[in-house]
Amino acid sequence: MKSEKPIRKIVHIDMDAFFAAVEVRDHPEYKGKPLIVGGDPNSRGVVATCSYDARKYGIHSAMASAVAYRLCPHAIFVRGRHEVYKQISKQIRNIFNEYSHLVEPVSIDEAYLDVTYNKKGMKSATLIAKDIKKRIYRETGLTASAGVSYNMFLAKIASDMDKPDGLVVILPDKAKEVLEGLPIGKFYGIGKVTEKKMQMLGIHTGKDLKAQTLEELIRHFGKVGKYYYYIVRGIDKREVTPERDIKSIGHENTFAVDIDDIHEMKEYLEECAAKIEKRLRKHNVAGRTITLKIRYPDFYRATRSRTITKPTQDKNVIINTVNSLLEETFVNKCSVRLLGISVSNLEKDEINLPEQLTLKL
Ligand code: TTP
Ligand code: MG
Repeated sequence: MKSEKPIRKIVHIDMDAFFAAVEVRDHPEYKGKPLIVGGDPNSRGVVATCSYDARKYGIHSAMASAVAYRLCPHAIFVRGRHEVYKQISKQIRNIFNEYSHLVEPVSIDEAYLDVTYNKKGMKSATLIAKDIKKRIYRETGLTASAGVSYNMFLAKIASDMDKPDGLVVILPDKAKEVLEGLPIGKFYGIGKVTEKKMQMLGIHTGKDLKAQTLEELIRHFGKVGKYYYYIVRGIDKREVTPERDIKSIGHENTFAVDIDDIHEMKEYLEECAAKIEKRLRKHNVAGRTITLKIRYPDFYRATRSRTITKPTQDKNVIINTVNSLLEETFVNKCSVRLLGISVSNLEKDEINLPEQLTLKL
């Protein structure tokens, strides 16, 4: 008889108001005040993040600093100290690594841990999450929020449910209720544009999303509709993947209708490159081999690859290479059914800060 896999135990940890919390830690006089880390309000900079006291004014990451200033003129504006944040990021990763071999950092302040079989032999994932929070606080003086559940999607939702300094556990028998009540914008993977489209279709909560059939979701949202269909049912089979195991990062799509317009193809490929850049940054890796994948309507597949000298994360480098690879294909004569890009030959990059901050500060 085939043995069943045990229910997994996944912990997601995310630091609270990370850059801002570090600044408050190092400048106690900022405590309890609206604090913004980011570009200068007089420049065209943006907010990297802000303290919870600043969030009350409607200020959030990626907002223009000038707008933040208008919302809260008495807020304190500080520039970021990248080196310090990177150092703390390393400290918390070291803590995570003490608990599990399966740690997947997703950004500078966030990681997933699969603790089903953990290094400490602990039975309770909730206790592990508590322990980690305590260790982080003791060693860095900062708070983190933790989510515990049986898959990555739910663990991520959970860590966001009681920020700051939260610890939320979603057990299998509670998942249905949590997911049905969740506003659509809170579903990880549903961005602003999709949220708007869903609202227009009358989908406001998880419950509304669940009422859609798989076919309807695919019709409205393409392939990703399938992802929505499953996550709202609490099904997410992704595995926590330590960085060293990632061989390539790619994105592709099979179109509902074949495309024959080269501009449309290029537009889609640009989207792909942007998504890949984001994911390369998330995983702190850069790649040297760029592959263009095409499938023509007769199912003939073609891949074209090029290896560049310097590892890249940059969507512009990716798209330039892809555009020159496109010239070696039949796209000018044929329509295509599938297009995709992948980047492989990955090397670990230094921890990178989110793009706009690196640009602006
Ligand atoms: P987040 O974890 O998204 O935000 P946060 O830690 O500041 O706040 P929260 O309590 O809601 O988790 O991002 C982590 C850090 O990454 C954040 O402190 C600053 C940086 N960042 C940017 O520079 N630009 C951005 O657009 C975002 C979202 C984050
Ligand atoms: Mg955070």
